[in-house]
Amino acid sequence: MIDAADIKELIKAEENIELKNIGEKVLNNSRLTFDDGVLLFKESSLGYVGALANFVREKLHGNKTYFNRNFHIEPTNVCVFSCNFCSYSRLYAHRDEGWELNKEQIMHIIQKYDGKPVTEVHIVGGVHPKMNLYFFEDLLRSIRAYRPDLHIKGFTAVELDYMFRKAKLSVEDGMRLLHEAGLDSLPGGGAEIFHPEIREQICADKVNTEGWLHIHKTAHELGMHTNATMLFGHIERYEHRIDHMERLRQLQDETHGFNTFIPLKFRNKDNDMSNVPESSLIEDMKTYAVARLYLDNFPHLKAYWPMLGRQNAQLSLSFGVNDLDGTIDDTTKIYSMAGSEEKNPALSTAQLVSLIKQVKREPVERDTLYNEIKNYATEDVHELEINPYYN
Ligand code: V47
Ligand code: SF4
Repeated sequence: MIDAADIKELIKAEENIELKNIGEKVLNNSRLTFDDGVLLFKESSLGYVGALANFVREKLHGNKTYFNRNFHIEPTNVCVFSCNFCSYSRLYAHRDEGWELNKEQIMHIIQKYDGKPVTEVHIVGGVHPKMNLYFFEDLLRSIRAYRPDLHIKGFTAVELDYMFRKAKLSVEDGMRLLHEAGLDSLPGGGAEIFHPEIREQICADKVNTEGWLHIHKTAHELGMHTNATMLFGHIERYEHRIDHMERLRQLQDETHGFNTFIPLKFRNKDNDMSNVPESSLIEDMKTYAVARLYLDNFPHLKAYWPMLGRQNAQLSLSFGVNDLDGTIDDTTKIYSMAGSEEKNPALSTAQLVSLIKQVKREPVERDTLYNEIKNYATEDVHELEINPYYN
């Protein structure tokens, strides 16, 4: 574990005076400015920013690394929008190439988990014009009635914005309706990059930045928790990443409703941005580290392992990350279609625990709201299914 004395030594050895000042701020718990964030990206070594982020991570969570037992359901991959980075959706005009699940099919997936100790279902998909607000209201009521203990995290702000507009309801009324029907919290998708200079180039036609933030603010005001993502490593500049985090930091100061920030590395396979190279591992780790330092009011930082790959997710636990999402036993196609590291995005609990233990962190199973379910620190995990030398 890294302590204040280590950080003082680190700052002493740093030659760049501005980076030294940033180090002092981190040590003294002072907020970083926009320029500090950009400077860290541009001037800091990975070692320096990484050690600062690790210091903050360990101050907040010690060695604890959270995961949950969840499963994903994607009602459809048909989408009326056409984000350039998306490898997953099929335009409505080509809907015969996509899939659409009806209520019975979705309930059948829920039933597959009867008796299994999952705590969360994550429902997210494309924006299908025929799957409207009332379809989802009914679905939520059915899931809630069938399995009241299951936390329902569902629908990105993109899906919600479309559903509410189509139903001619305000965000407040629409959100209340879904919340009362059983929706517990919102995932962080659809945020991409908030700055209009980039948003207009990569996802011009879906909910805009103000709309995304308003939907999350409304959820927070109803007492729901939400996550926030950032799609990084494509055509954006460092200023855009910090601008993105700044907007989230400001909303979080107001509502304290965000649980987790999830940087998502852009993958370039089979989409309209395939000519854009992917970011390096060093860039990825730097992004986690800067996020940990800049978002001082976000309790958690998540590496979504199916996207990053298992080894890199393990590495991220030394760069500010304290959450590895879940076991994700699913039928998900979104990431494998974009060229992610993991062709089969499912890990058993024993595998996830082993991954975390291999890098000397403490695996803790949590529920969606970060209540601890089980600490595996002293648990003997016999089923060490991951060979540390092979991934
Ligand atoms: O918003 C789409 C991303 C997101 C690509 O809240 C891509 O716990 C990289 O938000 N390369 C949806 N990323 C997924 C999401 C999510 C995932 C896991 C957990 C949570 C949570 C939320 O997927 C989209 C978009 O940013 N995405 N295409 C791509 N080619
Ligand atoms: Fe549709 Fe989401 Fe893909 Fe955009 S990222 S095209 S909103 S499924």
